[in-house]
Amino acid sequence: MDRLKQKFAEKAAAVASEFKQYVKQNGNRQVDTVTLRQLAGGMRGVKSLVTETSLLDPMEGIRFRGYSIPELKEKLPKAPGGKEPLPEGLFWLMLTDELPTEEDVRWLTAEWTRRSHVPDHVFATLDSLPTDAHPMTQFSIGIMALQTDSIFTKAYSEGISKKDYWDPTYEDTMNLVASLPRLAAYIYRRSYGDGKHIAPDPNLDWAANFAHMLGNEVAGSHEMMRMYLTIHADHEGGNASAHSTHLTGSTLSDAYASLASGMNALAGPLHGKATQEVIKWVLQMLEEMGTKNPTAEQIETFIRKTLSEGKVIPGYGHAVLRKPDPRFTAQMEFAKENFPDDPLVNVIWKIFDVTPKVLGEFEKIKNPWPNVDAHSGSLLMHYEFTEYEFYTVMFGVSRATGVLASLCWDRALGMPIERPKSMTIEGIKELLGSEVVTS
Ligand code: HAX
Repeated sequence: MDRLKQKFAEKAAAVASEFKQYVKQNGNRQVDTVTLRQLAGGMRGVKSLVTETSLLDPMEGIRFRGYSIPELKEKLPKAPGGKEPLPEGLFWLMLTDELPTEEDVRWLTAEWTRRSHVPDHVFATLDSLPTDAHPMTQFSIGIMALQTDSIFTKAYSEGISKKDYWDPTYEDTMNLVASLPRLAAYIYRRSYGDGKHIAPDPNLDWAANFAHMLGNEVAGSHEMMRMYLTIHADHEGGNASAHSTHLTGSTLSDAYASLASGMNALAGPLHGKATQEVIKWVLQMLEEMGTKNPTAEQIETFIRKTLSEGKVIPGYGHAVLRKPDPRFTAQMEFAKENFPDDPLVNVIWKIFDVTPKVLGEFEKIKNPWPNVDAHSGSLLMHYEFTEYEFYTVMFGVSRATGVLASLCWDRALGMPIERPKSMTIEGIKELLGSEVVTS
């Protein structure tokens, strides 16, 4: 260890252990308007953001502009002959707070098709990266390469008035959302498809065209993609991808830079990358157990082994939810309706039978239930999307619609630059006293 690293390691270990103990014992004490536990614990439950597009209830789960996922399935327009809502309809709802008509959605599909051009320099930028660069790294870089087209940034440099910020933000949002399937499909095909790219089909809707450009023509994959891109779109404002997008946007960075921030947050394994981690973890379990159909006992053994190694069980737990995630349930219902005998999906359901009981034994784990990521990978595997490192990019294509609709509202509402106050540990102790007090 070099001398600086050695110094840091010694200092950090001592301060971290002492501060952890201090927070444990003084956590309920008030520091200004929040408790010490909230201040030091990732701002859990602190109401400090305005987000219009959706709201999360700990027991019921997500509602988009007041509509639950089953209600969206019933009320949003569908593709001809389809049963799943079109994500275009949800975007319209999130942006306007009104359910779109069939005609509105047909218009939006055509509009996104019209705006979906990706300039050559974006592909050249991606081609300069190794094909085994993580797809989320490529996605974020690709979004930033698209930024050269930002209408907001051009308008700002030409001196646009504050009251008009929403207008070029809307234009950037529409152009960006329209181009993401093409960008993401390019990454998929260069990483996994021998660089053979597939031209968009202007007759398809946004989600179906994405599945088409990925090269997936498995029966039913277009409907699955419509459902997938709808349910992942938004999860109110405080989740890491939405908050990062909002925070970066609050400095008047344009939609491209803001979304790239959000996608870099989504890329973390405690957030959107959990979708890849779930499938990696399940495949590892099946390999170690030497079976495709593990028993409940084998699953429990593997869960306990994972926990004993100091790792999390991916796809379980949530900072806000305290019940099974309705996005998990929606995917379970989709699988029950369309492929109830799929072996991997059945393993996911068995894990659901076992995991909450085991995690429930640990007092510190506040939510033992599955989140969205516990199920999504198994659906994708069913449709032969086996390259699980790509899953978070699919999540990101969907999440862009929610966080960018919110960015348009941030501009319309004239939201200010975000600037919370931080404290030093010394400052906290000056306020609360340096002695550990049991509260
Ligand atoms: N497995 C093992 N331990 C878990 C756990 C899990 N699934 N969920 C929580 N814990 C642990 C935490 O690591 C924490 O331990 P320490 O005090 O030792 O650090 C303790 O239980 C308290 O955590 P919590 O208050 O219940 O949960 P947080 O709000 O801190 O964290 C997380 C929420 C989602 C990050 C957490 O539950 C987790 O790590 N889950 C696994 C990863 C995952 O599935 N992430 C995706 C979440 C949904 C999402 O954003 N999708 O994109």
